[in-house]
Amino acid sequence: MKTACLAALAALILLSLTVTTDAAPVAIGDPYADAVVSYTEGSNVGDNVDDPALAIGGPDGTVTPAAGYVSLGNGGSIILEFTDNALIDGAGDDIRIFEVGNPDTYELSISVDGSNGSWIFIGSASVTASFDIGAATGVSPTAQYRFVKLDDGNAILTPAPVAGLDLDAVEALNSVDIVPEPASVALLSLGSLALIKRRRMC
Ligand SMILES: [Ca+2]
Ligand SMILES: [Ca+2]
Ligand SMILES: [Ca+2]
Ligand SMILES: [Ca+2]
Repeated sequence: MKTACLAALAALILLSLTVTTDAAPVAIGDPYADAVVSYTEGSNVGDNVDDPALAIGGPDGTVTPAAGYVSLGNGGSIILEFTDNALIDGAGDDIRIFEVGNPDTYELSISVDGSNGSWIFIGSASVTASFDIGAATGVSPTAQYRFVKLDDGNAILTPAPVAGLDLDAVEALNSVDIVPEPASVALLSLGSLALIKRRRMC
């Protein structure tokens, strides 16, 4: 009788493992920023270039027509988040900022969690440029950075309707995928425990 119970338990555990293995594959994260956390529109920004969502995903901006990018304006800023991947410090440059059109100076900072006091200043540049975050003070080689902030860095006011940085996309050149919590595995384990408990009666 005991042997039969053990065999039943073994079969249940094997079934759990088999179902877990057959679960749908986890989608691979794209290297681009995935969500807008905040956008502070500066001055001299036209109504056709003030949608921060246009900085999400891969580069697609064009000058004529003015499309696929968001202008920060004078004194403006934007915070973006990686949700299916995270920026890390790997070999060489780690992050690339895509700007459309004329060069505008901007300042780049990154953060692990986007909280106050967590921001690390990486550097400033103009037009499309890439940065080695490992060269900045305070960047950890093991940390995963999910948040990117860009501030208008022009010393003088730039003209309407595309003042300040004209941001098309943000790409993590060194990136890791963020794997969602395996909720299905946890549920299967709970189900197996319940069945095992019931089988104890045999
Ligand atoms: Ca992404
Ligand atoms: Ca690096
Ligand atoms: Ca501009
Ligand atoms: Ca874009």
